[in-house]
Amino acid sequence: MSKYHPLSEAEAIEIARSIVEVFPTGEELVSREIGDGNLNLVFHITQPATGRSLIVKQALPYVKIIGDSWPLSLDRARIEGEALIKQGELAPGLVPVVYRSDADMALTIMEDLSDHVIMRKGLIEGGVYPDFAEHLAEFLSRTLFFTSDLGMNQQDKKVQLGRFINPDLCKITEDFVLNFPYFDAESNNIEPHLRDAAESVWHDEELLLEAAKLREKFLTQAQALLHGDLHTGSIFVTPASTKVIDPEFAYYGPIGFDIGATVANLLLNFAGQEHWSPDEAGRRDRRAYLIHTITELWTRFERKFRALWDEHGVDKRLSVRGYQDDYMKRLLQDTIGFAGAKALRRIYGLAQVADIATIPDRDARERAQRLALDIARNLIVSNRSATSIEDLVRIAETAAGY
Ligand code: SR1
Repeated sequence: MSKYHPLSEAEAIEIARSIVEVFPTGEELVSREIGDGNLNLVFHITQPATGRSLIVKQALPYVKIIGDSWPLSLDRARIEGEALIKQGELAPGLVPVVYRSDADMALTIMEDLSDHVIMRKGLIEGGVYPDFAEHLAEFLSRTLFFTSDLGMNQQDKKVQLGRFINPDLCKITEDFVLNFPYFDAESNNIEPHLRDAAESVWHDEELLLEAAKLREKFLTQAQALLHGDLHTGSIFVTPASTKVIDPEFAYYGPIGFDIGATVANLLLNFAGQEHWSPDEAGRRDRRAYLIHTITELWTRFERKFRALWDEHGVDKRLSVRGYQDDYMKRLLQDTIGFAGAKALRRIYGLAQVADIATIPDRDARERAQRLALDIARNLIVSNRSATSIEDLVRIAETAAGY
């Protein structure tokens, strides 16, 4: 019989106490459940006498925001632990330290990053993260290149792929990101003032076709080991540090999905500036910063990925003239397409984002929602004709009236 059960705070404390590298002494430990995500329990364990702390994360066997009618495999905790360890090897310093994982109890015990802020919150509060694009480009280029057929032994990759079969979490994405927003699904959460905009999506043949092609890519293209849910709520930042967390959606999928996820969330914040910036000048400045971050992220990613290809490419076929350029063009197009899809689902789908959903004034919120939708639609329909990150910039700026 499985020993799994959701932990009480007292049990989380007992487990934390066994991590002697963090708590070598026996003073009192205090626990607080801080999980505000959709799927897990998260215990923040502190030792007031020493100021030491760690995080105990436990997967729940269902989707927290829906309830036990949507069961979820606990194997995702094993996947998360293994993905974090792999990412830590490939991109040192850019993920939290894992002290222990326990597949039976669906636990990952890891470094406490409370000296950082969740990037979504930081951006909403007007934070500036000058090293973020460089750090995330490093994380993405190294974790994606070295887990792909370009950067690792291709037979070993097939074996690795088997360790990251993640059907339940992929289904969440296949449904909530790439299916439900495109029809009148029960789980959509459409504010009355936005109903007409959602309906226009459901009748937009051009959009529906491109979205279906993106979904097919997500279902079939096992390019590299993805983080799988790389929105700004999965990234901790300070002005000088970036840590990517929560890779429980990790699976072998299309590289552009990970880059697109981050870009989408920067664009959702861009749209949210309808409220978060106090005046038109501030709004322009803030949006310029977000666009600069997106451009730098892509440019640095591309430069690093090409350098890894040139230096560590495992295969003679990789030097065929024009192949790298063609591959990078397709990555850009996928990034743009998935950025659109990842943004669109957050506007009237089940799980929305604070950048827009918490805007208190209805009119400002509606302006942000319509702006985000305009950007998302145009990214999706134009993804396969994009040739440069400037194409994305133009779409966002035009939608904002710049
Ligand atoms: C039921 S949708 C839950 C969402 O939360 C996670 O962070 C993923 O983004 C997922 O799509």
